[in-house]
Amino acid sequence: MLRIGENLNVMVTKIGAAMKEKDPGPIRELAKAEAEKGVNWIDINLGPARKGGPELMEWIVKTVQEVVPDIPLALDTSNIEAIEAGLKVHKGKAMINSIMARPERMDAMIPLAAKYNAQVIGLLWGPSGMPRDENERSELAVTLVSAMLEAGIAPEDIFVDPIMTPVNVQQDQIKSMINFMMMFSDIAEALAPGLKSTCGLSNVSNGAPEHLRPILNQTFIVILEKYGMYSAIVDAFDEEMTAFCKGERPKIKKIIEDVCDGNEPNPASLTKEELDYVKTAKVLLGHSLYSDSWLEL
Ligand code: THG
Repeated sequence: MLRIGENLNVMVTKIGAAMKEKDPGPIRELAKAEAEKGVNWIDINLGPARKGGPELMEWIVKTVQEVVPDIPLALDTSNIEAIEAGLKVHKGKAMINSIMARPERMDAMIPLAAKYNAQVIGLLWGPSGMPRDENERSELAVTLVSAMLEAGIAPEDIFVDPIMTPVNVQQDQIKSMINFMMMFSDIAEALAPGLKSTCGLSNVSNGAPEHLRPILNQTFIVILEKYGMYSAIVDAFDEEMTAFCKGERPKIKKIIEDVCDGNEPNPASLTKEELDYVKTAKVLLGHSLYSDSWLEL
């Protein structure tokens, strides 16, 4: 599982302040720290960046690439001018995060991806917002990917993001996303072999109690990988999650996969840690109802 580091984010107080003051120190330190954790891309998340977005993106891309020249950056903002300003100065192959499946966004941004030969995340957010189920996701994916292919973007450069929602808000959306991932390999086969996928992993645990977010994220990355997810936007500093991404925790990985396949292990045979992953997998798969105390049940 390839990783896009999520940490360089305007929402993080220290980073938001450094962006505002154009203070390169904290931004360089965080980028270097993410690089040391071996992420495959570094996401530069400016949020809406309504004022001064282009200047800010240009400055951050240069600032980060001076100290981390070998890891491509994912330019993450809804400000299209800021995306283009970043693409102009980015060395190597940049990633656009992201293009929604809405006509006005597609018309403005797909030509940019083609012009700058960038990788691009296609976000399955449509004209009427969030898709309700796997069928709506599939329709949006076909529309968005077809338009990208038509513009000359290579299938290998397109990353479809089915949109992850918090488990404590819409538990059934996770099943819809898993169902979509099962359909996605057929869609890719028919439309454009080589298509890739990604998602914002931490979204799944947004709003859950802080100390329980890691186990939700870690269990979910194993489930996503099982259903074919190619990459994910993740916390670069979650060591246990990173270990799963590198295939380093095979025993717990196998236990979670067994739960996905309906082969729940005998609880008496499990350690407390293993049992916690089983309980968490069952919540994510919708086998048990979410509550903030799911590990104590
Ligand atoms: N898909 C795509 N891009 C995305 C998302 C997605 N970009 C933004 C987001 N979703 C992914 N990035 C983050 C970044 C941070 C967090 C979640 C998702 C996060 N941060 C902690 C918090 O807010 O509590 C910690 C912040 C801190 O350290 O202070 O949860 O879905 N294509």
